[in-house]
This record gives sequence, structure tokens and C-alpha cells, in this order.
Amino acid sequence: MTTAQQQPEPTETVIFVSSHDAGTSTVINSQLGQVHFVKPPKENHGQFLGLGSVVVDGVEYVEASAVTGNLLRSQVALAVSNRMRLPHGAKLIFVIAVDKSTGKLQASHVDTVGVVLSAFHDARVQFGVVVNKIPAGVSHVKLYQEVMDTIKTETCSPIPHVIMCPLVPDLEEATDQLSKTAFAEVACLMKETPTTHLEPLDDIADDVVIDPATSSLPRIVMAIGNPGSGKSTLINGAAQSIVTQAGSSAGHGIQHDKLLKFEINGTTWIDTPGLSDVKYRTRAAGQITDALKDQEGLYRLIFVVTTESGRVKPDDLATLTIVLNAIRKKNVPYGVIINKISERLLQKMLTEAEFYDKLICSLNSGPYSTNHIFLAPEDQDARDADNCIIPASAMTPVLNFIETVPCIAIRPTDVEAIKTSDFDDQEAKLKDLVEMMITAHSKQLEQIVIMHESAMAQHRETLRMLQADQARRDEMTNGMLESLRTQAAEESQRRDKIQERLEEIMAKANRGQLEARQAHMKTMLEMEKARSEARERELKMKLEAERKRLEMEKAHQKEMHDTKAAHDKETNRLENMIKDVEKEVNRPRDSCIVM
Ligand SMILES: Nc1nc2c(ncn2[C@@H]2O[C@H](COP(=O)(O)OP(=O)(O)OP(=O)(O)O)[C@@H](O)[C@H]2O)c(=O)[nH]1
Ligand SMILES: [Mg+2]
Repeated sequence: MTTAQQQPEPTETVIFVSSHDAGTSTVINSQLGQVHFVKPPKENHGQFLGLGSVVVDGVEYVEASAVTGNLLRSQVALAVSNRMRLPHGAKLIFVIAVDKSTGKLQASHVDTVGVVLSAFHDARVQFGVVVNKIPAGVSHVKLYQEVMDTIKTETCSPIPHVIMCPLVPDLEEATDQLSKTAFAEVACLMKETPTTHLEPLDDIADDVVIDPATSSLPRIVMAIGNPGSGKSTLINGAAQSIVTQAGSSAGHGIQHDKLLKFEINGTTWIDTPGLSDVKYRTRAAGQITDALKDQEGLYRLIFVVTTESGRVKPDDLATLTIVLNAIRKKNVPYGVIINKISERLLQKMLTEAEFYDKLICSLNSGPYSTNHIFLAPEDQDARDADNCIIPASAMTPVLNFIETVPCIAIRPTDVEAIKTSDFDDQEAKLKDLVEMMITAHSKQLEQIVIMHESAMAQHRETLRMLQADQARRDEMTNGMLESLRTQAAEESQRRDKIQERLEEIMAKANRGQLEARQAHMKTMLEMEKARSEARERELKMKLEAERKRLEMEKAHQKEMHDTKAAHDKETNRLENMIKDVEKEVNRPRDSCIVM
């Protein structure tokens, strides 16, 4: 997973928050058109390793997913609210999946929304909601109503933008998938969801907070807290070896005259004694003052506190107050590890967000407040143990948290002696202040709940009106459909009749045509017959004429023949006569010679 620091500067940030298995990675990947976010490995379940992000086209997509359990929810809530305090703000979108078996919103997903929203206290945050994995047949109106009824919307104004995304069976099976079509509406939701700008909680001047990467000053993590809160165990956990004595009998850490400082992975860790024990208070105060004055450095001040009745103990708050009072700088950043949170308190926070609110409210009731808070559940192995080393895997989240706490450059001259005389006074004052703040906060919450309920009632009324309007429209549409259906049926009947009539006309027309055709044929035949008869007659006449002509020809020929025969006979006779004459002429004559 890429981190925001390695990426181009975004102009817009959209944070997607969801519980385990809500399908958020798929939703974001589908917007990106590529698989960027993948499911975290199983061994990281239950840990918060920071928000995943990617910047594409100037938009930073941030994912806080697989959030299970209230502890993780609280850590995510703080990280999300911090991200929304950046100058360009952020858009917040929750992804809530639908339970396949009940067709309702997954209760744990709704819890995540509640816890994250509670981190904004009374800021008015507008957000979007993706109702995801909706099985076919589940009413979207009912789901919308459920979103309105169940998620803690007192901080939202006016109402969240909600979109519905269906369950895509193909994606169900795949591990890291995307779909361009199933989540098309998410792009609109991202556009429509307004950007929220949260005021930075700590108005820290730029010259105070220093980026450790750009400073050559030594890095120092100072663990401060009352006896037994777990400072030494924290340092041993960071070193993964026993560098400082820890345990119920280790005793106040003040038996040592020298400063307890240890080099761990390039950072100096300082173990300090607590101030709550009046017997050792002056000496402990001296040691903490010495630690702060020891050298100029980049300090991360980490207060390790514990709880009592679901609140941070007043003596822890007093310690925190008088130590910070001793640093002559404004807006000193610091982190708080609320340590050894019991399983029971965790359960209460899990079921009622109010417990979480009370805890944070008690911590920030005094003159100083922070949003760098880490909730650390009680470690069963470490309870009352001596020199217990918390496993590295369990240390990762807390060490990551410490890395996120801003550094402050402190010179020895910036520090004055810690005033132990103030301790009891501060403790008593802070005890009252915590009570007062919690009561005020509860009242504020009650008012918000009342406002929320009235807003919800209004939303419900609006929804009811919308539904009634929809029902009216449906009725009208059904009426129109019915009338159209009747009209269509009538039209169809009319068409059938016209068709029938047309067929009749056609049939008639066909008959008439046939008759006319027959008559025409008859006339033609008759005409043809007459023509043929006339022709026959004409031919007969021609034949007769020809016959006559032939007869005449024959007669003529015969006549010619006869004439020729007579002629030939005459010719013969004449020739014979000529021959006789010639014979007579040519006969020799003795007696008579004619001269
Ligand atoms: N259950 C539980 N016990 C813890 C935890 N961290 C520390 N402890 C126990 O709390 C006791 C006191 O722990 P230390 O680390 O010595 O506390 P410290 O703040 O250094 O105390 P001092 O040095 O006396 O000021 C030890 O028995 C630890 O094992 C935790 O997270 N859970
Ligand atoms: Mg100690």
C-alpha cells in the first residue's frame, strides 16, 4: 500500500471508512479502474496500521477498512478526524454492507459509523453512505429508512447522501476485484458529498512543530506517567529486551539517581518516575525536570495514563498539567497512551459510544487537550508481571502511534522546574472539571440527541410524504396504465373489425373482379371466335378463289397444251410438206431441164 507522502500533492481527499468485509476496497478500486487496495493479511486483523491512500488525478483516495472492535474503531476515528483537519479538508464516505441473511444493515458496520462520528464531538460533518452488497429483492426504501434510523446522524447536516449498490455474486467470490458498472453511482456520491473542514484541535505554531526528517537534533521519546502506568514496560517493548526495570515491585523508578535513558533504533527513550506518590513527588519532579533539560532535542512527549470508572484518573491529568506547565512554549504537542484498558470497559465502549465519549472528554477536560490518543487494551500476560516484554506484533500499533505524535524542539532553557506544590490543587480542580465537563458534554449530547430525533422525525415525515406522493404517483401511473390498456384493447378490437371489413371488401372486390374478368374473357372469346370464323370464311373464300384460279389455270394449260399439240401437229405437217417439196425439187429430172 502506498502512503500519501510518496505521492503527488492532492487537491481533494475522499476518506472511505468501513468495517470488515464491507467491500470498500472493491468500491475504491472500481473508481480507480485498477486494483490498488487489497484485503489486509489475516495476521494484521485487529491492528490499526494507519490509513491506506493513493492519489489519482489530484484526488486522494483514503481507505480505513476492516475496522473491527471498538478499540480499532476509536483509533481509526482519531486518524480520520486528523486527516479531516488538513487544510483542504476531506470528504467522508461510510460503506455499510447488508447482512445477506436478514436483509438489514450489518450492526457492526453501523457501530463503526457511530464511533467515527463521535470523534468529531459536536462538529457538523456531512458524509455520504454507500449501502453495499444489497441482495436482490431487499427494499431500498427500507434500507434508506434504516440508515436514517440507526446511524448516528446528529453531527450531519442536513441528511447524508445515500446510494445503494447491489450484491455482485461474482465479486463475492473474488478476493480483490473491481467492477466498473456495479459502483457507477459512487462517482456521483463522491461529487455530491460536501468537503468537511475541521479546525485543527491544537493550534500549534509552525515554529514549534518540527519535521524530524529535516532536523539534525537528537530524537527523544519521553515516557511520563504515574507509578505503575506501564512506562517501563512500554520502553522494554520498544527495545524488545529489558533495558529498564518494570513491574509492580520495581517501584517508582526513582531509586535511580541517574537519568534512565536508552538508545533504541536511533531514538533516545527516557523513562521517568510518576508524581502521584506524595512521598517521592519532589524527587520525581526533579528527575522529570532534569530529563527535559538534559539536552536540546526533538521531544515526543508521551503520557502513559490509566483509567478509573471509565475516566482518565485525575492524578494522571494533574501530572500531565504540571509537566506541560513547566515547558515555556505555547501549544506543546503531546500524545497520550490510555493504557491497560480493561476488557469490561472496552465492552462498554463497544456497546455504548457514550463510554468512549466520556473517556476522551475526561482526558481533554483540563487546560491542555490533544487528539493524539492511543487506546491500549490490558495485556493479560503483563498484568502484575515483572519485566514482561510485550510481543513485537502487539507493539507495532503503539510504536506507529508514537511516530505520528508531533515533535517539539526543547532546549534546556525552555524548561522551568516542575512545581510539585501545584499537584494536589491541580488534581482536585481537575477532578471537579472532569465531572463538570462530562455532565456538560452529556447534556450537550442529550440536546443533540433531541435535535437529532426531531430532525429524524422531520426526515421520517418527509420520507412518509415522499412515499405517499410516490404511492399517489404509482396510483396515477397504474390508472393511466389501465386506461391505456383499455384503450389498447379497444384499439385492437377496432383494428380487428377493420381488418374483418377489409377482408370482406377484398373478398367482394375479388369476386367482382373475377366476374368482370370472366365476362371480359367471354367477350374476348366471343370476339376471338367471331374473328376466327371470319378468318375461316375468308380463308375458305380465298381457297375457293384459289381453287377456281387453279381450275382456270389448268384449263388454260390444257388449252395451251392443246394449242401446242395442234401447233406441233401443224408444224409437223408443214415440215413434212416442206420435206416433200424438197424431195420433189431435188428429184433428178432427165427430160426436162428447166433453166
Ligand atoms: N495488564 C497489563 N499490565 C501492564 C501493561 N503494561 C504494564 N503492565 C504491568 O504494570 C505493572 C507496572 O508496569 P511498569 O512498566 O513497571 O510501570 P511504570 O509506569 O514504569 O511504573 P513506575 O516505574 O513505577 O513509575 C507491571 O506489572 C507491568 O507488567 C499492560 O498493558 N497491561
Ligand atoms: Mg518504570
